Amino acid sequence: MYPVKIGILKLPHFIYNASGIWDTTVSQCLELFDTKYCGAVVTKSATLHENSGNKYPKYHFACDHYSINSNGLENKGYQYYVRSVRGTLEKPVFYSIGGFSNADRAEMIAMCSKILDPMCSAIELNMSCPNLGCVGPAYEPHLLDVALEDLFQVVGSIQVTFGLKLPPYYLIQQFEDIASVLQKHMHHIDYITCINSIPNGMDYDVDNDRPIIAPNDGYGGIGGPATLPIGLSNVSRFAKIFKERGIDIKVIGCGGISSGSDVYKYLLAGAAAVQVGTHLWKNGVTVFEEISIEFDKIMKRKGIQWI
Ligand code: RRO
Repeated sequence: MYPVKIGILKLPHFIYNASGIWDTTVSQCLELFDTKYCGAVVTKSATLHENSGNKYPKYHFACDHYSINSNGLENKGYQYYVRSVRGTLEKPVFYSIGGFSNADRAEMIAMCSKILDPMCSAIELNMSCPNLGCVGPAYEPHLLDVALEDLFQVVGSIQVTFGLKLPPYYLIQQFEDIASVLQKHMHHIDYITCINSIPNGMDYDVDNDRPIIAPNDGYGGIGGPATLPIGLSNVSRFAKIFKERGIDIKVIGCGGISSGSDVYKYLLAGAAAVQVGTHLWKNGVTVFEEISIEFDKIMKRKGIQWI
């Protein structure tokens, strides 16, 4: 096991699930909770009330290289997760907060901040869902700044470890501008998770001559191995900028991990911890042990001490 500290939380192991994967129901979350090499549980991004999301078929995971989804924030409402999935000192829970507006998010986070135990819980604010038909605030530096200003004005200081799930960025200027917004709010932000799925993917069902998923005319978020280089570049860019500017925000890597060597690459890029998405979805919770054993072999072969 490779422990890590994020905010004030101690995770027994630095590998765990990505939000949206194996975490929509309590029984899925408990399975993650009971999986030794899954170091924390991240819940499905939640809305104020239960939401059925987009119509089916809304996922395609059959390809080896990538997944595509347009789930549409299907979830059971934030109170379901807060009431029924509780972290412990041995294994914390990260509650992913989605929502449809800044007001929704402020209401959920104000409530969570009041009732969650800061020693066992964190909030991961997700304003980067690619499937809601409009860009979330995290795609644009100015929108992100306004959303965070509004949030901290309503909620004040957040009592639990707090992070942001960010979308992929591509241009150096975007990284600099987003980093400036994060720097402005850094006293409230413990970590960022890079990356959410890559927006605007498309594939076709050749037997039926139509897009492979139904919602949003077939456009959806891309995950899986094809996203690894973009995930690595996003982690590496932010880690470098944070170091240059003295910004004390951890970077958590997510995107395309399916082996111990992928995990090791994220560490080289500067990640403090990593999340597994598509590979978990396709293969179930045994992936945590498999990936961890592979990672352990790499560390031993290289003679690296974990600090
Ligand atoms: O539910 C979704 O459609 C979804 C979300 Br909230 C997200 O953050 N990322 C994604 O690929 N799908």
